[in-house]
Amino acid sequence: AMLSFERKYRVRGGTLIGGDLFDFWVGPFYVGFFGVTTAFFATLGTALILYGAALGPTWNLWQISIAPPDLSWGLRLAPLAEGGLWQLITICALGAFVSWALREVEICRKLGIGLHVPVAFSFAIFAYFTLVVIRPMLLGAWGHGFPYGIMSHLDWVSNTGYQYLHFHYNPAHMLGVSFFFATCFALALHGSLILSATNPGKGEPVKAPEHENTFFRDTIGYSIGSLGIHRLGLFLALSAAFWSAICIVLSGPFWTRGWPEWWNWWLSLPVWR
Ligand code: BCL
Ligand code: UQ2
Repeated sequence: AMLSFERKYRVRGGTLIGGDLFDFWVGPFYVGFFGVTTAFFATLGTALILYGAALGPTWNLWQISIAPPDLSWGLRLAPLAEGGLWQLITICALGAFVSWALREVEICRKLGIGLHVPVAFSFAIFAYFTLVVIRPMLLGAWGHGFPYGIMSHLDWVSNTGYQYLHFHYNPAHMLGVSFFFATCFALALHGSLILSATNPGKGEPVKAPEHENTFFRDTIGYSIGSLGIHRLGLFLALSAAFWSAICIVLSGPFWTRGWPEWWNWWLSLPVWR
C-alpha cells in the first residue's frame, strides 16, 4: 500500500542519466538508471562470492573467505581462483556502492532536498576505497587488500595492526577512534533528550526545543541547539570515517616502522633535545 504522502512526492525528473527511461518505482522502491546498476553489481558480486565459497574448503559461514591475490602478482590481474575473484568482487562492490550513492542523489533531486545523505555515504565508500584500492596501489600489490570473510578480515586487521607494533599509537587512528566514541556520546545525549521531551509525565503536554535548550543550559550552561546537534553529529560521524581512512593509508605507504616510534619527534623537540 502506498502512504498518502508517497503519491504526492512521486514526481518525474531529477535523473542524472537515462532521462525518463528508468524513472519509475517498483513497489516502494525508486528504480532509476542507478537502481539498475546497483542491482546488477550487487547480484554479480554476490554470485562471485558464492562461486568463491564453492571453490573454497568450507561452507562454515564464519570461515568462508575470499582472499586477494598473492603479493607476487603485484598490481596485475590474477587468475580467478588465485585472487582474481577478489579483484572482480572488489569492482562489483565499488560499482554497487557508487551506484547506490548516485541513486540517493537522484532521489534527493526529485525531492528538492540537500545532498547530505549521499555526501555522508561517500565518506564510508572513501574508507573502503582507501583499504582496497588506494593503499594496495601505493604499496604496489593488490595482496595488501583485506580478505572478504568474517573471521579472516578480523585476522587481517589484527595482523596489520601488529605489523606496526601498537596501532593505538597511530595518531590518525586515535582521531578516528575518538570521533567514533564522540559520535556515540552525541547520539546518546540527543536520543535521550528527544525521548525525555516527548515522554512527559501523565497528562502533561509534549515538550519542545525550549525545554531541551533549558535542560542543557541548567546542567552545563550551554546548549548547541536542535539544529546544531544534527550538524555536530554529522561532523563527528564523517570525521570518524575520514580519519579511519587516513590512519590506514599512512600505515605502510607513509610510515613503515612501529607507530610508537613515530612519537620520537616529541623527544627530539629542540627545547629539550
Ligand atoms: Mg582499529 C581500523 C577502531 C583497536 C588495527 N579501527 C579501525 C577503524 C576504527 C577502528 C577507527 C575502523 C572503522 C572504519 O574504518 O570505518 N580499533 C578501533 C577501536 C579499537 C581498535 C575502537 C579499540 O581497541 C577499542 N585496531 C585496534 C588494535 C589494532 C587495530 C590496536 C589491531 C591489533 N584498526 C586496525 C587496522 C585498521 C583499524 C589495521 C583498519 O584498517 C581500520 C581502518 O581505519 O580502516 C579504514 C570506515 C567504514 C568502512 C570501511 C565501511 C564501509 C562500508 C561500505 C561503503 C558499505 C558496505 C555495505 C554493505 C556491504 C551492505 C550490507 C547490506 C545490508 C546489511 C543490507
Ligand atoms: C542540545 C540540543 C539538542 C540535543 C543535545 C544538546 C536543544 C535536541 C544533545 C546538547 C549537546 C551539546 C551541549 C554538545 C555536546 C558536545 C559533544 C562533542 C558531544 O543542546 O539543543 O537538541 O539533542
